[in-house]
Amino acid sequence: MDRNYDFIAIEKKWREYWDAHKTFRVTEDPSFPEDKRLYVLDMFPYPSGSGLHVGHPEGYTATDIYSRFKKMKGFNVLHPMGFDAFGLPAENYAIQTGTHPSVTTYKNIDTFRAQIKALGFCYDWDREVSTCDVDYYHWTQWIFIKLFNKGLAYESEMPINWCPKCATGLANEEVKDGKCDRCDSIIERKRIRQWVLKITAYAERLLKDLDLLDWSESIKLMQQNWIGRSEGAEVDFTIDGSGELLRIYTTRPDTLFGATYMVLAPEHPLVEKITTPDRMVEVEKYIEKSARKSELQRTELNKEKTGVFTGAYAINPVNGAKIPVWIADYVLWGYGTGAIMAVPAHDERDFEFATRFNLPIIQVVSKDGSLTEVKEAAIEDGVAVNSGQFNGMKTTEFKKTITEWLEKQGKGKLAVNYKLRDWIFSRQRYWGEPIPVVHCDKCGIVALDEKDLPLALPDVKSYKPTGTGESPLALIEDWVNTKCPKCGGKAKRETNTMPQWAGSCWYYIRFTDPKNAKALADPDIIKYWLPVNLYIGGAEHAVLHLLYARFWHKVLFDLGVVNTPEPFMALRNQGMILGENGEKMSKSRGNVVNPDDVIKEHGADTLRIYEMFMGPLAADKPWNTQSIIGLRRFIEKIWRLFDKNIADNVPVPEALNRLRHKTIKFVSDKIDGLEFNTAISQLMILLNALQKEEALNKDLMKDYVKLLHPFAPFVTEEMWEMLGEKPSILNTKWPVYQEEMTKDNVVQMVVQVNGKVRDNIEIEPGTPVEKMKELALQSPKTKSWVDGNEIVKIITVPNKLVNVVIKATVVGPQ
Ligand code: ANZ
Ligand code: ZN
Repeated sequence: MDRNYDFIAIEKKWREYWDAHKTFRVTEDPSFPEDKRLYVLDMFPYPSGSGLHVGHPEGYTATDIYSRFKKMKGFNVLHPMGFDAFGLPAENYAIQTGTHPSVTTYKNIDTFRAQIKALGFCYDWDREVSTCDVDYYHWTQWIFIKLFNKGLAYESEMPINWCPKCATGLANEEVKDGKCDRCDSIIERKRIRQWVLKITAYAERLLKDLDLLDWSESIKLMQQNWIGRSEGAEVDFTIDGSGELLRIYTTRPDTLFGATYMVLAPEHPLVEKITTPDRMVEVEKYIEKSARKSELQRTELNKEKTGVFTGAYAINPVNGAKIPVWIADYVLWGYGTGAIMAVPAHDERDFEFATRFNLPIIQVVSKDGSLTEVKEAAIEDGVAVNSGQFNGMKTTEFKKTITEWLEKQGKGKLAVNYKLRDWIFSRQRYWGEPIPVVHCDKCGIVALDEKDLPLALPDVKSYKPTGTGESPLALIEDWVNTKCPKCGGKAKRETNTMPQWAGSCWYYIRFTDPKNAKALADPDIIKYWLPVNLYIGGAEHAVLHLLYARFWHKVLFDLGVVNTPEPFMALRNQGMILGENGEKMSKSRGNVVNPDDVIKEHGADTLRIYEMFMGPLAADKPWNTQSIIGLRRFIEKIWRLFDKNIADNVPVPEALNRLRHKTIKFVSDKIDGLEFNTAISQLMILLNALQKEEALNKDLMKDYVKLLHPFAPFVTEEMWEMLGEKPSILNTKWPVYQEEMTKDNVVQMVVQVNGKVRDNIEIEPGTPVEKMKELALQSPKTKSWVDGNEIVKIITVPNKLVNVVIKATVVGPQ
């Protein structure tokens, strides 16, 4: 045969074949037992205007290899793809050009779909969803109503993170180092009306159930820290004179005797009540100043602490000490009780503050019970000092004892706190799901009836955000003005929309039953597929999507909609693909590699294999144009094998057969463990052996092509046909290996000289006796005993032993 590897023609042919024959369709076939059903999920892309980048195919190829392998191993595999299609870029583009965001979005989706199809992933395209489809967000709105009815969605006027450039409020998770995660603008605080989801009601379960998950430890740890559970006590101090209660939260109730002043967050309602008239002007000035600061600015450790004295004093419940009450913005309203007792000897921030304002510092914990000069906050555990009847008690024990004591006195109790805040869920923008509630003068906030869903996004003339905290929807009067579903009276629609995270919170559920018009998915079908067995995507979603989706899933679990407590059982993160010099790929650097170009030049099979061969999936890896060519050659060498005579009756030499079985085992294990680079190396080793043969056994070639198939689906379909077989190779059975054939084929031969063991040599079983003798005599260790002496005879036991009998005149080793 003399054909070149025409990947353009081959890939087009099989793309069309798979489409026409719906090769990748999956159904809820009941004949697959539960343990033979798999759900393998990718993080679906946001269809940006710049198209697919080479990072997308990295994770997508990984799940594709895994899915194809499992299909060939007899699993029913759900492997879907869709689009996370609401979002700001389409809307910003609309502001510049007037083009409706849906026009831009669907155009981008078409491009993405074509690019993804060019890579040959075995997605069931009949299940494609886009979160901006009204048939899809119908059910996003339905879930919102469920959240609302359960009291998990509420309206709140509060100071939130505001991005001046994006002109919208943001969730805490969307703020990185005080900047907008999307556009890097410095975040401001703004008090506006918001929809908030009560994710905090699920804090404990979100934390505990991490134990159920096979996720990378780093992502689990990030979620754990973000949820930020701490255990301590709430303690009630009394304001001297007025008798008002001042409740604080502390993780160190064992330091109560060291409290030398109190601090309230400036927003604390008690401030107004306790501030003495002479301090009022200064206190008010301070409150105004701190209201403009972001949480980050307030809590930064290395910032100089600020604060003012209220003029009031509080009484410490453990010793009756009268200590001054201050306000300072390093204490946050919204965490704990918004008030603290300050223990400068053992808390760094308090130490800084006390030093700056000359407040007393009292040591109450000591390493060994002795008193020392306090030069910095000693935060370590130890034993109590300066603590009355509790002196000498160890920190852990003291915490417990004092909490019990407080409880008995009615002055405190055990308390748990979480750093996790409720999720700011509304955006003051157009291109998102409308929030399905109305505001009625009589009834207040009323959710739409489920039967009135979907509430479609209306057309607007201008997409420009008003900037006043209202979305462009507020300007469409005939949409805004509506009737109250409860009383029929006049009402106004909610004009905020949902954040981009909403649609991706439940898309994996919709994939199970994407066309269902009566429910978000049929309960039996959900049960057939969920939970997701393997989820692959970037690590950047650690405390965003991956936390939000778990929250919604748990709510749906409580509603009986889904039947598992967690959505994604195993999660693996792909590393970043970097530029040639190890730098980040970015438009501004001009080092972005377009997968279309690589496919045009080398074919999709080469791109797939290249990206999997770059290194371990989880590692960050620099792009290297030279190495791509190497992988192209790899495929071409396999292609050239077909120039040889391939027939059923070609015998397979023993060693080659062993390598074949070893390779089947190795590649299977490595795909299971997502170690694709080593699997490919092994396929290269077997290829080398195949190249050395004059003629090739057909069964062996079939096995080879099957092993290669998950990595290079196009060319292997072609080769499968060249072997005289019918498509699709995906519907064939994965090769099986014989365990004993995977073991190295050697036995130990003992070499003796006059009955004494002098060497051990590995030989192939069945090595002829003459060859055994030769090997024994060549061995340097034997030689040193034998040389210079007369060999009397050589005794052999086949496969086991050679004993050289000498008449010794020279006593070795020489
Ligand atoms: C006294 C104390 C002594 C504290 C000591 C620490 C060390 P977690 O939950 O681990 O972050 N705190 C409480 N509420 C606060 C608020 N709203 N804003 C700022 N700080 C607040 O830490 C809880 C500790 O942070 C609490 O324990 C309190 O200071 C402070 F040697 O109370 B501690
Ligand atoms: Zn922004």
